[in-house]
This record gives sequence, C-alpha cells and structure tokens, in this order.
Amino acid sequence: MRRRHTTTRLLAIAALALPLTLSAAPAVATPSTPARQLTDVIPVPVDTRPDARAAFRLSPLTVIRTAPGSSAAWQVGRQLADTLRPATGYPLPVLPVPSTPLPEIALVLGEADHRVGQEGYQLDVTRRGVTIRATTPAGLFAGTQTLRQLLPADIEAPTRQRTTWTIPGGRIIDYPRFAYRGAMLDLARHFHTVDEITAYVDLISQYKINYLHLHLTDDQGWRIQIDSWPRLTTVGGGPGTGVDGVGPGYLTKADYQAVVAYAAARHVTIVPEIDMPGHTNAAQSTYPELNCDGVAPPPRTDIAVGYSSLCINDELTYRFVEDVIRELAAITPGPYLHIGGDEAHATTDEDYRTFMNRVLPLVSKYGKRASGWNEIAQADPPADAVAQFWGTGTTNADLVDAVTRGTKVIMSPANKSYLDMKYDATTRLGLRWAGLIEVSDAYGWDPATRVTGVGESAVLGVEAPLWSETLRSLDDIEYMAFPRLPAIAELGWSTTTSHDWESFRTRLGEQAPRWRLQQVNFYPSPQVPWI
Ligand code: TNX
Repeated sequence: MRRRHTTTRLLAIAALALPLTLSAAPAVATPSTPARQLTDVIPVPVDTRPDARAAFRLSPLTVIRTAPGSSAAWQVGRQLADTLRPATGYPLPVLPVPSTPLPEIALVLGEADHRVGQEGYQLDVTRRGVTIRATTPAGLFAGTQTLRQLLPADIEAPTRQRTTWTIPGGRIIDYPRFAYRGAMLDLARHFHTVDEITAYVDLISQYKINYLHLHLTDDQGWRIQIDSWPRLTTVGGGPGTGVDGVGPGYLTKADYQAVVAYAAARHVTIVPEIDMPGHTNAAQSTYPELNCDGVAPPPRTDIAVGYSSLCINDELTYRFVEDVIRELAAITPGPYLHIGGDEAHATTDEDYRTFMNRVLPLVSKYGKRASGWNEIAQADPPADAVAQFWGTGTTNADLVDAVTRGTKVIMSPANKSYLDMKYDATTRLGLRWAGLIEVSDAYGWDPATRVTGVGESAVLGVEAPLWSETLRSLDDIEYMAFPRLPAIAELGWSTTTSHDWESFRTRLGEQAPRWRLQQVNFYPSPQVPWI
C-alpha cells in the first residue's frame, strides 16, 4: 500500500493539529522514572556512545518523517506512531518527506554505518530529534523497537500519561549476531487462534525475534487447511482433538495468510512445520489409507510420543506428503518449510533415511529451503537444509557430519531454550523432561559453543520453542515465555562480549512496568530485581 501526499499538505495537516494538542498538553510535567540510558535495552545494543547534553524530548510538535518513496519505511513510521500516540496523546503525523523544520523522529533508508548490514540500524539522538538509519525496512523496524525501550516505561500505557518523554542522547550502532532469531508455537497439542498468534508476534518482535515457527501438525491434531485432503482439518483438527480433547481448531488458508501478513508487517517470517514421518496420528486416524494396514488408529489425546509412522513403502504416502508441501509452500512467502522429523521411534533407521531422502528434495521442488529437527542429519540433507538442534547434550556426531557437508544449525537445546519446561518444581504449567529452566539457565549458554564441532559459522541462529501440552490460553503462553524469551532473544542478537548476567537481569527487571502496562502475564522470577 502506497499513499502519496505532498509535503505542503502534510505540513498543513500537522500545523492544524498543533494548536489543539498544545492546549491539551500537561501544564506541569514531572519525570516519573529515572533517566534511561542507551544500554537499557534488550537485546543489549552492540555499540553505544552516550551524549549527556543531547537528550531529546517528544513534544506535541514532534513529527515522524520517513524515507520518501518507501511505503515499507512509511509503514514502520505508522506503526511507531501507533505505539507512541496512546500514552503521549501527541498527533505524531507520519510524513514521507525529505525534511521538515519540526522536531522529528526520522526513519532514513541508507546513510547508516556500514556495520549495520541488512538488519541493523544506526540511531542518533540529538536535541533536535532522533534519526534512525538502516539499509532495509527491517533495520528501521529494529531501530524503532530500541527507541520504544529508550522511552520511559509509561510509553506502553493505553491512555494519556502526564510525563516527560525523554530519550537519552548519543549514538547506537546495532546489528544482529545471528540471522535467525526464532520463537515457536505448538498449535497441534492445543490450538491457538489467529488473535493469540498475532498477539505473540507483537510481543516477540519487540525483542527483535524475526522468525515464528508454527508447529502445525502432530499426533493430537492437524491445524492447517489442505484442500486436497479436506478431512485433515474437519476431522483431524475437529471437535475432541488436542491434548485431553480440549484443544480443537485449525487455521484456514485465509487465517494462515492473515498471520503471515501480520507477522511480515512486523518483520517476522513464518516458518510452517508439518511433522513427519512420526507425530502423524491425527492424519493417520483421519485417513485409513495412510496406514500400512489400511486401518485408521483411534485419535489420540494423550501426550505420549514416538508411536506413529507414515507408511514408508507406500507410494500414496508420497502423494500425500507432496500435496501438503505443495499447498503449504504456495501460501508461504518465507524461505523455510520445516518437515519435523523428530522422535520417529516407530520408523526403522533405514526407512527414516528412505523417507527423508525422498521428502527433502520435494521441499526444494516447491521452492523452499527445508528445515527439520536434528534427526534429519541422519539422512543426506541438501547443503541448504537447516537442522534444528533440540538435544540436551553437547555432542551429536550426525549433526557434526552434516555441518561438515554444509548444513546450518538452529540452536534450541531443550534444557536451555525450551519455554515449556518448568521454571522450578512449583511451576503449575509445563513439563520437566529436559530439566527445570530458571531465567539464568535460559540466558547462561552460548549458541556457538553448545555442541562440539558446531561453531559460530555453522550456527544460523537460535530458537525458543514453546510446546503446548499443558498450555491453553495466551496467559499461559505469556507466563512460560516471559521472561525467558527475551533471554534467548539477547543470545541471538547481542555480542558474546556483552554477555553479562548481572547486566541482563537488571535490564530484565526494568521490563516489568512495560509488561504490566501491556498486560503480559509474566513469571516474577526471584532471580530478577523487578521494579
Ligand atoms: C519433545 S522437541 C518433542 C515434542 C514435545 C516436547 C515437549 C521435539 C522435537 N519433540 O514432541 O512436545 O518434547 O517438551
């Protein structure tokens, strides 16, 4: 969507809005929280140069100016305005013009320090305003998320607050350590609605997470419409599906595309997963012909794993798999399509390799890059495939072999990054098979030294999966994700030299007033000095 306005017309609109807002401005402004610093951000920025004399204050006169001719930059500006308007009560017009005489937050494409690369940004705060420069709209978006955290926490309030909106002066140059910074939701064990998924996108994108992996199918439910196999959703995702039979539902293709578009507008790419050849009971109990004996097993609503397998030596299996991959690839603009591959304990090793070596090329055939749980390394993945490490140990020979042949790895060690593990023995939600994971555990590891033989250059990034056996509502999701998700986000973005638990837990504590205003149901870990 591109909207064109002339500079003069936009300035006229801004000028018209001013007298009204000026008269409505608070008479006496009192700072409510101590001044923030350029480093008070999660993930912590790479390079900060504070300038104590250069703080900038938002005012009713401030405008948001965006790179002329870029609808994507204008979109980032509009989102920033939407974020800042409720609490400030300022008009903050978004003007796609080359310059203004007004105090401004400028979103500029180009002219940034070369270190910012494709996803980073340079943020300059002077007394005249804020300038965010980036190579891409994704970089501008990342810069606006930093700006948001540099403002007082009250900026997250849904109604007008009487405070001074001071942004600390100086320069930030910031860019990610890893290209892939992911989160995952499990729609199969309990379905999560479009509203819940998009709410999660809002939360994770604040911390510069740029991929959301959706686990769409499993033994307990099938959650994505496939036209050529229509009963997958109406039966496999229908009434009575999900753990304990209480998590039914599915995404139509239109729902899925709405999620993809919502996420894309926040620079988050959706990675859809169809788990195979195991974790397939929902499909096999719906279509008898997907079973070697032609008999549909009963639906399952328990949380056991490793008992189901597609029929490896039946051609119909590959027709089914190709139909699903083709239809899903057609509605997925992102580069990755995840084919699961974990815990196929009911498939022999030989059958597993046979299956994967037929299915991996199908993903390429439909223009996508295959990702899969680390077990796919037991087959012969193409060089562009991505293996997602979910082990609890520090060695994996198959994975190291695949890495030698070019496979890249997403790090999601279950005993560090699994958001569905309990925090401590008293946590009401969650599982504990990979251990208890307190905030310091989630933060206390390095993606590039976790698995011997899988170093920095082999690591594509990190992911924080959240399995939903015990979760139902958005409140449940938030409780398990916060505050550990921001820990994984920092591991994915910030440098190893800035890795520091004391600093992290202090900055985490400062997020609490923001989460309260956003009504995020977070776990108040005793390890964190909450304010
Ligand atoms: C293992 S991790 C699984 C999932 C479960 C999860 C629960 C992985 C690739 N498979 O099927 O939901 O544990 O924590």
